[in-house]
Amino acid sequence: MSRLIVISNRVSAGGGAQGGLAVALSAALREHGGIWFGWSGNETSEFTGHINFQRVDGVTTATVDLEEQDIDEYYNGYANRTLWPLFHYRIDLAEYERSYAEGYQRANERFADTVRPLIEPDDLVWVQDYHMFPLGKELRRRGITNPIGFFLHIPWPPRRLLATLPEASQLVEGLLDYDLIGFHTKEWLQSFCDYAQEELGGTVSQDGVLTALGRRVRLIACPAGIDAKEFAALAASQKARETFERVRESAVGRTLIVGVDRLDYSKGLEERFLGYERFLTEHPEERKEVVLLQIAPPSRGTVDSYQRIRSALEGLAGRINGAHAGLDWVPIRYVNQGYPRDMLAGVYRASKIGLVTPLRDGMNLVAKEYVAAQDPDDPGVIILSRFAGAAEQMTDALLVNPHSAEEISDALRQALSMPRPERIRRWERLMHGVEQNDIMWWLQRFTDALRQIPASVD
Ligand code: GDG
Repeated sequence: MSRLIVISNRVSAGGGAQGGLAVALSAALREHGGIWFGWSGNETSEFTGHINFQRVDGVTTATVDLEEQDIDEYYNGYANRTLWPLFHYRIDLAEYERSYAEGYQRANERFADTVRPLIEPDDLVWVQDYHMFPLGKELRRRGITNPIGFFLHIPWPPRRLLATLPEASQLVEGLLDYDLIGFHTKEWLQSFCDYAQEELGGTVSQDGVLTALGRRVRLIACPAGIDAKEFAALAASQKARETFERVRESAVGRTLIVGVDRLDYSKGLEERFLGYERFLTEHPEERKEVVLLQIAPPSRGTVDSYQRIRSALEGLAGRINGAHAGLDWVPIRYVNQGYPRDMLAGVYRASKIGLVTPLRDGMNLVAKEYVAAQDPDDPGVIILSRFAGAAEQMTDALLVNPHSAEEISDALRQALSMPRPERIRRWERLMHGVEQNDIMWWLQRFTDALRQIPASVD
């Protein structure tokens, strides 16, 4: 069986802090053998391409340090200041700087130079996410003929938005050197096809093979999931139960509404707070019956747009609490801190409503974790943004437009009064989907498609 070479910006094999994706990729690497390659997260004064190999829980990791200029231009620059906002439809926040584009290209060439000697003839190569768009092309330039797949974890933006990026066409052209490209949803895949057809003159066959500029690439929608069983077990663990009790007690008989998100402008936190405020104003009788617990660990704090969203949210939470709080009640408990996964599972289970309202999200795994953590006999209700990739599968959630405070308010009202049989009915269907299309399914589907490449595409 072929070894797997996973390449991603950061490598996170082993350790209790691993998220579901990292757990799945580690499991695949343990099973197939291979290497997980990426940036170490560390800075060096001069790039040498020295690889630090480690063996963590049966997985071989290989990492390199980057120079300060690469970190500024590639990671903080092009990845986080240019591509992330643009791909989340926020061209108002996207910064277009040639130095970022150059740094991004340079870092990818350095990754390619470094990982190239590690790749053996029968290996499958799997590149992850928007930090690495040009890597496939750079590996081809260095003579790699192995099957190379790419998975995009974030949305693919509409063609007219993408066209605002000065290097848009090169970026997409670079992707044509992959054999397989995976997206979370059909919508992102369609949007990619739209660009390739309209701007590059490509054609897409019935079975999802794009032909453009003399190259062929297979496209699949392959939604990522979570390890549903593991997460449900986590929710029943001792630590989760303790957290459940603690959180329930602190809510003193009120209904807890929970949000868990990296502090990121794509997650719609301001709009969520405004929707909740709308609910408090429209339903004064419910006011003291609810508490919103928003967990938002800070993220990418060196990027100004993240500093701005952080202070905007502090201001907003303060204003809403100031306007509505009483002697024994504050409407929003806003926590800028991360918690271990087992505690998180307990918080999800203690909350009768999960509020997941990103403005755009490639998938959104929190929605799936919330479902997996529920008590089957008395499950909570999930309110989910129509603009999260997860909405394509999770149609039994209460789907809302996250830009509309009124829709959020209405959905909160509906969730609070939803009879138990309906909660159970919706939850059972949601849980079925979360279990069926779990993270191992995602992994299998993508790697199977990659394995079939030489037969189907050449
Ligand atoms: C990208 C895409 C796509 C959050 N707070 C804590 C914590 N988390 C964990 C959650 C969840 C993960 O982080 C977040 O995953 P999401 O999918 O919700 O969002 P992104 O981080 O933006 O991920 C996204 C994903 O990639 C996978 O392809 O779904 O669309 O943007 O697992 O639980 N974990 C812990 N403490 C916290 O406080 N331990």
